[in-house]
Amino acid sequence: MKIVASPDHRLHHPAGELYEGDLVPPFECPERWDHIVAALEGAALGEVATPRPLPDTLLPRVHDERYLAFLSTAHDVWRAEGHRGDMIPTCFPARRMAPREPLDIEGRLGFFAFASETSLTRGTWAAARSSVDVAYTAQQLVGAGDNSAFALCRPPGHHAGRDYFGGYCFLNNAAVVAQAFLDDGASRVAILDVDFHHGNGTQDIFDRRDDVLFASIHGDPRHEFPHFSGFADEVGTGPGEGFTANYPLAPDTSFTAWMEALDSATRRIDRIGVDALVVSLGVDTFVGDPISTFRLTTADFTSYGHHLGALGLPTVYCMEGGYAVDAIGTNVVNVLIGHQEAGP
Ligand code: SP5
Ligand code: ZN
Repeated sequence: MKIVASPDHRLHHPAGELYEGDLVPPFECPERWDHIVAALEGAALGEVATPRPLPDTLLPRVHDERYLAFLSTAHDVWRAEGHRGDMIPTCFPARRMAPREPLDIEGRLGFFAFASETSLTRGTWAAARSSVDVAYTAQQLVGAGDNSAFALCRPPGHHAGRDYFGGYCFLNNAAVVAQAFLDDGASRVAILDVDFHHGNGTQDIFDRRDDVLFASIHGDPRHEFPHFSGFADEVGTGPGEGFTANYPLAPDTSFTAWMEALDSATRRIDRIGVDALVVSLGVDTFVGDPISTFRLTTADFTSYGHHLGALGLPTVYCMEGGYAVDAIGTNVVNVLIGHQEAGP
């Protein structure tokens, strides 16, 4: 399995995260990457390749141009106005307010955000760009004939919608990978999101489309972030109807119940028939995760890796969440080893 990673992820390291009334050290921290790299080195899965930049035309196929213009310049504007620290969104358009991009930078920040736990920092754009380059390079390797690749994306991507950031995500890495497969000739691609949280951003991007099947297994939004997306009756819109599948699961879900949802999701992928698989790989389903409630053990990650590898599809794994930092490396590597053992 090919592995792609970039040290430029370090450029995104917010000073704090708004959490339960305090600014705490961010759960989504640079050390996550270090632990995953260390575990990958120990496992000898494959060489670690450095990314090459994605073509300029690709990002605007997934994200809104105005959003990209904002994201790429926001902290420059912030600094030009004399601010030095991170940007934390605090004011959002709610029901019956005008969804119009303001001129003021704080207004623009809230306009393009959906959650205030995510700070935008001086290095965020460069890090998010490197993350999406990592994902794109993994896709190119698989497109060129490798069976599977792991994109060690940081920051993660699956909460980033067509024109909004939040949930620690800015650019939707998995969506870019799916779009790149289609642009390279695939007829249909599946994105399977196994992060503990619903991939609301990915769903948003492909909601009306029938060329990308989006399936997500996650904590029931009645209890969990992102709170307003990921219900079972969200099945896609218009031509996309039937190409979104959500499997919301109760707090404290065990591996047995989780695996039943995975089996339904992968049977659906089989039925529809796809040329490639993108896995939004969050390991915050781990029993020891500090912000999540599922009960998967380290060994369970190997089991479901087997299940995914046995699908026999060209596969790109994109790193998403996982906040039990000491276990994150082993859990990720176990999925990849499981895949490799069962795969072609
Ligand atoms: C990529 C990813 O995993 N993003 C997750 C972002 C979650 N941020 C909000 C965390 C708030 C946790 N609150 C726990 C509520 C339990 N009921
Ligand atoms: Zn998550």
